[in-house]
Amino acid sequence: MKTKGALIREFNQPWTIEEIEIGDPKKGEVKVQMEASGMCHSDHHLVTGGIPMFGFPVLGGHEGAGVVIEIGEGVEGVAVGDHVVMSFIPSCGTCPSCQAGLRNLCDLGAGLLAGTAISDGTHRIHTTDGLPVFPMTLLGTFSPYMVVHESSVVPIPKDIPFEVACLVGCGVTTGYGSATHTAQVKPGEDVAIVGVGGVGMSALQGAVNSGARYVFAIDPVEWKRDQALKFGATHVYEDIESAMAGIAEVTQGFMAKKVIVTVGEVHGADVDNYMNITSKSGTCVMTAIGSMLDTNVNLNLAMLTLMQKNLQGTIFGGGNPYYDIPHLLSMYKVGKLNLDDMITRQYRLEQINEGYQDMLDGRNIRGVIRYTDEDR
Ligand code: CXF
Ligand code: ZN
Repeated sequence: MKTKGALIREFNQPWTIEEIEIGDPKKGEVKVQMEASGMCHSDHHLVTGGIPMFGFPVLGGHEGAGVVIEIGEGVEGVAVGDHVVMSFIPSCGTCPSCQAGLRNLCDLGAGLLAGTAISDGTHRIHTTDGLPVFPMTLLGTFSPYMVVHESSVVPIPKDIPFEVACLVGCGVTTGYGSATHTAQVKPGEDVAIVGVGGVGMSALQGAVNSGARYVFAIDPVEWKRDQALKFGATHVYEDIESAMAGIAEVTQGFMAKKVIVTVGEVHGADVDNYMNITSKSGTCVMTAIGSMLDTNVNLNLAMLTLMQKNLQGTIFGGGNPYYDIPHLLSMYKVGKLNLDDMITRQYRLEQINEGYQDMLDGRNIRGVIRYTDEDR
């Protein structure tokens, strides 16, 4: 079928809305009518080349929700009419990582940037002049329709608004799980969150729900710091230097037992700062992603050893898409997770460049593309 999509044709150029051709669902695949797509910072990493896909043009978007409208041969997990969230990490359930309970590290994740379909390794999406298109993380949610493998879709209850549901495809699950699964925040612990966009505000909610004593939020944007206080932060700081002094004072020099780094783009040069606000035997969780080319880290190795600190990476918040996505939405339904206030503004697909500019200017916690018939 012919539809539209937001493409990147080359690095550091605006998104272009173009006509694209999407193939029919093959074995194990489903066609989804997209209703909403979150605008995550990682899509911008594809624009800058910090995280490059294997080729151009790229169809962006990896945080989506919609309705299954067609299924291919052998699909058992979902049916036509089901509401689904796309998980940016596919999860097959059978590879060694999935079998070991690490569903966020499914071997299918090796193809996240490849642009080819899980089922047969071919391209499912093409430009109208026949060029293969590379959809982000096996998805490509910046299109009102998409064909994806069933390992990438998770059924959800029908009473969750799509613009809310899409957030748990990446940002919310990643942030919340960074606090609950990866940092394993315990009641009474002090937690620092560095960067309170969509992922950071979710980590903050995870820390609050886990019973943290003090929750320190660090962000240069005053409006985001105000939002962080509404979401349960106890102290806010505009930069790492003031956080260092403030956290030292509040904790009497102990510092934060758990530090969760959720900045838009992390730099190796800043790692030591994050470790310096981490307490003895504490854990600094690196949720943010930096450029693939950034291999130099500033880190005081002696202090790492002497203070017995941990520096821990995490992907998808250490979660299981098939458990965490419906679970977080059930938390939302009973009022224990605030997703409504995470959506700062909704956009039409045509407004995607405006949406990303708002993100870069610090105006959004999360911007969401809400598809309407005009977009299709
Ligand atoms: C990213 C991780 C790196 C590949 C693209 C997706 N995760 C979420 O934003
Ligand atoms: Zn993301």
